[in-house]
Amino acid sequence: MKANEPIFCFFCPNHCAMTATFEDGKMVKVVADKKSGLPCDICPDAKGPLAIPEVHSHKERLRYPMKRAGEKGENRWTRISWDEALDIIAEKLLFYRDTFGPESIALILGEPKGMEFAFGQRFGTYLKTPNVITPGNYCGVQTGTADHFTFGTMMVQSDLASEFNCIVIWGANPLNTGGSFRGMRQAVLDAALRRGCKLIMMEPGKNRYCEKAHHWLRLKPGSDGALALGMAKVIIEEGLYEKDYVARHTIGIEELKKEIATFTLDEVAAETWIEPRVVREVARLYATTKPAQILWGNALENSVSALQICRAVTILRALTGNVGAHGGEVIIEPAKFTRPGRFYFDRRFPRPIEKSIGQEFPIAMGSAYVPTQSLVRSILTEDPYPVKMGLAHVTNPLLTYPDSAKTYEAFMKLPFLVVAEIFPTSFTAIADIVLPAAVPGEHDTIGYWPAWFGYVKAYQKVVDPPGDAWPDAKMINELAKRVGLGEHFWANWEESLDFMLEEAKLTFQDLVQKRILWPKHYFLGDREPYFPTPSGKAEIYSRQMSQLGLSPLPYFNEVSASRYKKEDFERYPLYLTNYKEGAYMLSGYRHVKAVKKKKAEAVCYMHPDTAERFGVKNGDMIYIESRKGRIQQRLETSRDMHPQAVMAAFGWWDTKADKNQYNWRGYNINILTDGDPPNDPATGSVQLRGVPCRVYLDEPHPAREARRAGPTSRENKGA
Ligand SMILES: Nc1nc2c(c(=O)[nH]1)N[C@H]1C(S)=C(S)[C@@H](COP(=O)(O)OP(=O)(O)OC[C@H]3O[C@@H](n4cnc5c(=O)[nH]c(N)nc54)[C@H](O)[C@@H]3O)O[C@H]1N2
Ligand SMILES: Nc1nc2c(c(=O)[nH]1)N[C@H]1C(S)=C(S)[C@@H](COP(=O)(O)OP(=O)(O)OC[C@H]3O[C@@H](n4cnc5c(=O)[nH]c(N)nc54)[C@H](O)[C@@H]3O)O[C@H]1N2
Ligand code: SF4
Ligand SMILES: [Mo]
Repeated sequence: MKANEPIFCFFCPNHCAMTATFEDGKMVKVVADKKSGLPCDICPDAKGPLAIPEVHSHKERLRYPMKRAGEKGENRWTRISWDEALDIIAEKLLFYRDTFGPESIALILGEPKGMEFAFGQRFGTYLKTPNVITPGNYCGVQTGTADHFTFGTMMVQSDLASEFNCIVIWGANPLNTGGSFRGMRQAVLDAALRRGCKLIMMEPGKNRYCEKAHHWLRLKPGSDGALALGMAKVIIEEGLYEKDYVARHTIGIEELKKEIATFTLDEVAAETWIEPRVVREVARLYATTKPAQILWGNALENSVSALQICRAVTILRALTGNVGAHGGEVIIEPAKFTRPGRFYFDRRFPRPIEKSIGQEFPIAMGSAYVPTQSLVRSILTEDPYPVKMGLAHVTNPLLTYPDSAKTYEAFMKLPFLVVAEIFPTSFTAIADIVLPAAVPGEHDTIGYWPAWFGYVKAYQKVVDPPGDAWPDAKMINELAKRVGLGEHFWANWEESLDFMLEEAKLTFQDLVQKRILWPKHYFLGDREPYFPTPSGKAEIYSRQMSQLGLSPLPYFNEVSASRYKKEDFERYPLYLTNYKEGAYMLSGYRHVKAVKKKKAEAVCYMHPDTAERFGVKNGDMIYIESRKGRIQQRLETSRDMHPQAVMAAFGWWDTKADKNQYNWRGYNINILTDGDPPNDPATGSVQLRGVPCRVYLDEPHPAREARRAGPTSRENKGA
């Protein structure tokens, strides 16, 4: 071990380059490695440098496999060996596979880190279960698929500091959540703003870029598609689209012209809370300032028409001729590595999709994931068949799936649940077997995620894992051998790292020397045809979508659809949405003191006039209630909020609470959301934006409480 080693931060998907310093074999310090020239867009909270040494040495890390000692959910455990754990799990896998069919076993994967996801998918393939559950129903797939249908592949920001003159940040917070995750480096963005680049924010809450914006549209949560089509209407009707580009490089403008004639800007305003004058100004600014980019985020991906909303937004890029342009959005070719198609799937063993749950969602089936709510529903209803066993890696469904009470009910019903984790969580608390996982840095591994940005990075082992913790990939590799699937896996799982790099003609050790493989960017003219679509052009109108039974164009009525009706807002008049924490990664790392110091509580935001109307004030611990239940969060009032919107924090639970599995009900926004149909017909996305809610300070009247439906909502007493 040298005194200093290059590492990558594993805390959030930005994966910044870092240097770690060691004393006596112990990691004592981590600093950003700006000199390397590698992606290093370190977050304002500096989570990586602050948290990484603590994560590696944290006392509360899971160290040994454990089996349940008490009743399910009691959170009492007996330590067991890896052999015993793997034997128990293998026996269950074989039993359920042979008794109820392999589809009764679900692989439950979270926001991917790297090899664990690849192993989970591969294991699903050879076990012959189509039921691989991932957060694809609300993350990455909607934006990615919208680009795929429109341009034939994913687009990224061309990332050229000197060249773009307008940027729209649309439902993303690049400062908190990592700009590179969506393809835009903060340094590049900041430099562009310094030289006068125009900034348009589509943001119902506030993030630090809002203050620098030339236009800040506090739109109604979930109404982004209507806003995008409103802008398309102005751009087309005022003749501001790039006519030559549209004629030469796109198809479908005539169909779009017909669609935008069917609604007015007053209707857009009613839908979005944005006046026609502002929609016009913003559309003109975006269309006439060249080149321009749209940095889009997760807020666009969470609704019952998420794919069409993303299509409406990405079509603006084509209308304005920014796609393929220097300073606009471009096609990337990922670095060479063993692509998911080869690692996850095997033509000799096609996934039996016809047996999959969630079959009604064609994009989910085509992208090898089952929407999370489909798993919950199938466990509870046993329709189309009972799911009996779950193997979960890197996920906490009680905090991240919609409708947490129902999710809890389902996982409590599931006969056998294995959870691999790094810390005890609400989800490990309800497992049957808990497996201790090693994070990157505690083993050699490759990070290729988010896959569409095409980087491949080497994470070398620099410290020992705590206790007997194993890499997730090793757990799956060893289980595969125990259930007779060894021929498809490796004697030693680490050999898979070289397999992953075969196409690059490198070994893992070569990659350690290089640290990273870079993707290539292609501009218009670099290849013919530029767009790998069926027509070779950007498809504003998509025949491929209509062949799948989806709308070939984003229609105004469809993008304006919500799972909630007007009547729902009579009792719950506020529109709830959420942001992800700058200090944490999703619901994770809540034990880490270094980040807890930055943010100790769940904070929600509301306009002060709205607070007054509802009898609450700045600093109060308020209740937020929806039709599904209620939670508490600390209120911070802000004049920057739209008076009808509530912006809540995501992912909160209490690592210290000894009751109710660390109180997953107390502050968790997904107590308030709903996963039942309607869902996005393509991807299975659920409506997490614009949920009807109300707020109050005091305990509600007992009589009213008694009328609340069901035992779970009665239990949901908050913190
Ligand atoms: N209402 C609402 N719901 C949402 C969202 C929202 O904005 N609003 N966002 C959605 C999005 S975008 C996503 S991606 C999903 C995310 O949903 P999940 O993927 O379930 O995300 P996490 O809560 O981060 O759960 C990851 C867990 O993995 C653990 N972990 C970290 N590293 C490792 C490791 O190396 N091995 C193992 N085994 N475990 C590890 C962490 O401790 C953490 O508990 O949530 C979605 N749900
Ligand atoms: N620190 C940190 N980094 C992360 C994560 C994390 O939890 N913490 N999560 C990772 C993951 S899995 C993902 S998917 C990405 C997500 O990263 P982002 O794409 O940045 O997503 P969010 O933080 O969910 O939301 C972004 C912004 O959308 C705003 N917003 C909320 N509702 C709406 C709406 O209806 N319309 C519009 N236009 N805006 C809205 C929020 O106020 C917020 O400022 O970040 C990744 N990086
Ligand atoms: S947590 Fe911060 S330092 Fe770590 S990868 Fe994300 S942005 Fe970079
Ligand atoms: Mo995500």
